[in-house]
Amino acid sequence: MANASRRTFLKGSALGVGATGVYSLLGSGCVNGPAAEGRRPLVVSTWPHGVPANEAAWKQLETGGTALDAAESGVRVPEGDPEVTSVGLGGYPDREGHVTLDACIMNQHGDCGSVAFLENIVHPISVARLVMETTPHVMLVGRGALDFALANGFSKTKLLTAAAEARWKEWKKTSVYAPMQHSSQHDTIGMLTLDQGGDLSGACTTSGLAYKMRGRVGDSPIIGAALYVDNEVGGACATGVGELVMKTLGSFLIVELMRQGASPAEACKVAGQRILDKGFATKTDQVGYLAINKSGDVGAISLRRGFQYAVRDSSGNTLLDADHLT
Ligand code: SD4
Repeated sequence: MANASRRTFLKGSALGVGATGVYSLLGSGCVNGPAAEGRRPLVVSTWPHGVPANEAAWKQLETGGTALDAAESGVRVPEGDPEVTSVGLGGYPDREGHVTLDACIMNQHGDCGSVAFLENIVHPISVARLVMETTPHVMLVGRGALDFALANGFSKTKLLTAAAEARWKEWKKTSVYAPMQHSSQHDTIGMLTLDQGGDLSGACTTSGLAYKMRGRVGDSPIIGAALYVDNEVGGACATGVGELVMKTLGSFLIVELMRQGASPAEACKVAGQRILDKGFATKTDQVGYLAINKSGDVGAISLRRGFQYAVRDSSGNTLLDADHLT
């Protein structure tokens, strides 16, 4: 069914997911990102560190590489950058001073792999890919994930940089338990890729909330929460307070709304509004959603001002401000 007729169907039918609620939001004129039929290849990702990550992904895509390879190589850039304090090497630690990483990846076949509470490995996304491709499982965590990585040739690296350690020691002076989102400029990277052949993939990787409880795992390795891709429809990813994304399974929700005819922007808005309507967010909690569909339309939303996302296509690599709900 073409997008337009799907939308007509959505408006006129009693869909089980609450067509009225969807309809009222579809009618609110939310548009974020140009509609461009058949825009591909395409890569989008969260936050300013998405710009160099997009560039690495683009190198793959413009030469005919797969969406999966592009997503993995893209997010490896902030993972390996010690200046990025929310992903991989240089990430801020938990309240006990340990850097623990969460990541997941999903390909065009709906296969997925994930690692959580992983320590001392610079590129958790590549471990997640290996879980997807070489095990019968989706998710490995903690010591088991580390052992799996080491058995597959990854080496141990100290992830806590001197700068991150200094910040943590500063925090410890007051050490009130309030896990922090990082500054609005530095956060989890979620990336969605559409290759020349029209296949979609996605990746998400993070060191999680700074000074979190030891053992805390966020949304980033949870398929359907911080990342979901359906090759018939589109993909979505999330950043921000993971608990809110997990409670609403935001990325899966966005993809399912797109399946019913919503544009990426419309679907992101519904998912963000769901968090607010449920009363899950405090006045300062931030969540950002980013989505693309099969045609290369892009949408994004955040609960509050400040979320930025990077879009790379044949016209260039652009950092955009997302619309916000409050
Ligand atoms: C988490 N969503 O662990 C991630 C981290 C993040 O703002 O995006 N922080 O909850």
